Amino acid sequence: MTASLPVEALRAAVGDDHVLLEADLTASYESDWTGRFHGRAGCVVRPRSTAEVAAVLTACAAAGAPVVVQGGNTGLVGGAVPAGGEVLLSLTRLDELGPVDVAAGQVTAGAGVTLAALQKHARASGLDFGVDLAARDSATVGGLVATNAGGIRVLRYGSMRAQLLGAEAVMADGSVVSRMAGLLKDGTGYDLVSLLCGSEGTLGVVTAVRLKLVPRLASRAVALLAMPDADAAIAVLPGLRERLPHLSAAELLFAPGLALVRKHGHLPAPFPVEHPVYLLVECADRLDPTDALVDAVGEAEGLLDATVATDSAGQRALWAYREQHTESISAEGVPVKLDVSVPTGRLPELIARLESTVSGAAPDARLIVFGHVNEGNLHVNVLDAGDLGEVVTEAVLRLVAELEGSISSEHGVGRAKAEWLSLSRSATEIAAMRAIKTALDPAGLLNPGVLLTREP
Ligand code: 2HG
Ligand code: ZN
Repeated sequence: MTASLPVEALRAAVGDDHVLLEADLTASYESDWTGRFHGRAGCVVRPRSTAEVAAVLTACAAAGAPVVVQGGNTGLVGGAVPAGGEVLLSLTRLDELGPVDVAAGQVTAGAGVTLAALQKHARASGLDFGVDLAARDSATVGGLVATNAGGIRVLRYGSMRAQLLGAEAVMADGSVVSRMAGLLKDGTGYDLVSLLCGSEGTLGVVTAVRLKLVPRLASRAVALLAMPDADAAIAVLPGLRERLPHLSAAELLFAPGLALVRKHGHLPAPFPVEHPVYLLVECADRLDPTDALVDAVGEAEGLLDATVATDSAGQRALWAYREQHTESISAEGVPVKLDVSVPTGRLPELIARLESTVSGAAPDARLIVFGHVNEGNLHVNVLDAGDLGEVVTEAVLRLVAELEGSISSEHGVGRAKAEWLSLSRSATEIAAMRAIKTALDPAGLLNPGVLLTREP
């Protein structure tokens, strides 16, 4: 990295206390949560307003200093940790939440607001936020926007992009764009807000967003279905969707993942005997959805066993089997993590071919799979791949491409999968992406190497 760090200008922008240089202060920003990605930052800068972010980017642009943008550091693709020497722009101090506009069903949130804080804020006004995921206590709004995060309620509310009504962002040259009126219709040309969502910090730095809120549905029922195989579990879903208009989640679990979760979470078995595949479903409504859920589950073809939780402790216990997967896998070692989706009709084929694909690439590896079945989105975690991690990655991503799928469903491309982008995007699409990147960030200072590989 040849650019010099504009330390004095950064101090002037955010104050001396918020430019961190010493290794013991910067360390927690320099590794990702899984332990897969590390890099030394030139320094860490912690602005607390859009104006301070603008001053930081102006200073970096003048010095030609590359910038890596970080929120709650819960990302799983190495998109928010430095490669080496960049200014690490941490947005966690942008944690302001505006008042909930109940009439409009909208709220303004700073990029550093955690998902849990946003949910709590919305619920206090009788509303809710449509996106939810296990890392809610640390994941921030900015990171959710950057990756177009999905999570466990996409079936009902869509991904992050579907919640976005506006954004404020600082562009690479330090200029600010702000579209925060919360317009429900706006046909005035290119949709920059949508473009920034999912751009992984490569086009601009989102500092605040205007978000759509959804009705708070406090009556919930959660069921865990034991199924003989993945095909049967997948086949049950269309019937559940049809019978249960208030269906809000459908998650697929397999015996090896559940065993790991039980081991590390010290959780009891959900059923007297182990089953190969499980489907976790949730309904949420204003009126108690339990009877409808029990009836629909009773009709599920191939059902081996089922348990339904109506009280919140029981529901949390069932969700723990699903939500503790990520931590339990990491407790066993550093996994290769692949987040893929295929057209839902091809999900049975993907599942059927995964085991042999992974064992063909790394014979001693252990495969742990789970995911969001409605979106055909599987989280493929591979433990004990040793130095064959890249071979496993290539084999799985090529299989996904063959099935017309996406190599990144909801975690982003990051550094981890940038070199594989052409498996999911055509040469014309990648050229268009590069043209947009060059137009908005001509010096290539924002998150270099993330999403798009550095130009050859
Ligand atoms: C989830 O659905 C997250 O829990 C993490 O997307 C997935 O750890 C993973 O592979
Ligand atoms: Zn997920």
